[in-house]
Amino acid sequence: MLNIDRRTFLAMSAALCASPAWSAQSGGDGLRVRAARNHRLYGTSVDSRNLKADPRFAQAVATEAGILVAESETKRKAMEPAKGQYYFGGTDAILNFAHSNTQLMRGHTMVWHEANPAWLEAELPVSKDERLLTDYIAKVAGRYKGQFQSWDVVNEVIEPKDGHPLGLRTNSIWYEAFGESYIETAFHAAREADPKTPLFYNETNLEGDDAWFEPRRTATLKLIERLLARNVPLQGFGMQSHLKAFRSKYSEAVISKFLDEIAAFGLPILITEFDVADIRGPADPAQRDTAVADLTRMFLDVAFSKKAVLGCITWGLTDKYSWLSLTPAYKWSDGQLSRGLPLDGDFNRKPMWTAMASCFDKSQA
Ligand code: 9MR
Repeated sequence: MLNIDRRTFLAMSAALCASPAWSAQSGGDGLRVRAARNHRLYGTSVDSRNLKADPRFAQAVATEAGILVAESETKRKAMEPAKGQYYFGGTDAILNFAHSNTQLMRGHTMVWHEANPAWLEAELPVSKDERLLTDYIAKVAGRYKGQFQSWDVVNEVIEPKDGHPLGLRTNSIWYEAFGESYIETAFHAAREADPKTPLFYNETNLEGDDAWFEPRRTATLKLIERLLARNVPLQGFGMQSHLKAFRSKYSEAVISKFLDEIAAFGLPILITEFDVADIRGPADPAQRDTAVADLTRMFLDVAFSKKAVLGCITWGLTDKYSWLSLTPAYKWSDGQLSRGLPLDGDFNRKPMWTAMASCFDKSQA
């Protein structure tokens, strides 16, 4: 198995993130600096249209984030809207922003059951042509060769509720066309097109202590075991970590054990999509902010006690632009913003920001 040393992985980013140019722009160092001091990464997902249209947002992203990821613009629906017609404008704009602000970028995601273009959803189940998978990967991995800190090759491939004996997601155009083999085919195609960028498997809903999370963890670990046994070039694990402060239970022991189990495979771990839904919380936003911050502190203290954990990316930076406020399961029906990210809707640092900063400060490199 190809492995990567954590220090090598972070060396360049630590130097960049600690640059004094990013200090004291809005009341002290940004999270990128607080993270980098202890050789960890902090970053955020972004949308290039918001970076362009909202200078305050662009400023906050430059100040706080050491690594960026496109929230939607590196997905297949955005990148190949019509067959053979590629659009790289959104991803390129984010990469340019990252270069201008000495930030890293990661790629998300080559293969997912969601965010696929309609033409592919119509064609793949009929043709079952493997080139619909491999040609795309060759194209995008080739275009961004060597430019990303890591690439999510496959995303969200586990769903025990689908009934597969190994817990695989079967309700997916990829599984329907190829069975489990699409996963390793994707990794090999990515490795061929981009020999050096660390290739990640990104998965969701692993961290909770309610009964439904356990089969998800078991299936994820079993899948990683199978892939590594078959010499699939899997080099890192993305743990999305969309937490739900008032809907799920969490325990330090459960999170700690799972992180140890992943680390035992020799894989580095990145918290890739952290946020904390506040739906069903008390009416008083201050009380919700406290609960969100407390859960953040608990989760990241456990995560950063592990050497394998490279850092944390939040799924958005400010409540002004959060998928939580747009998603029926998480949004407030009265129209108020969800408060699950480090900055509020007016770019002020919230208790969650303070919790994150102190977790980065405490974390041991
Ligand atoms: O937050 C993203 C939302 O804006 C997009 O509409 C959606 C489909 O592209 O994807 C959301 O991001 C998801 C991520 O890619 C994978 N994990 C779950 C995220 C939230 O749904």
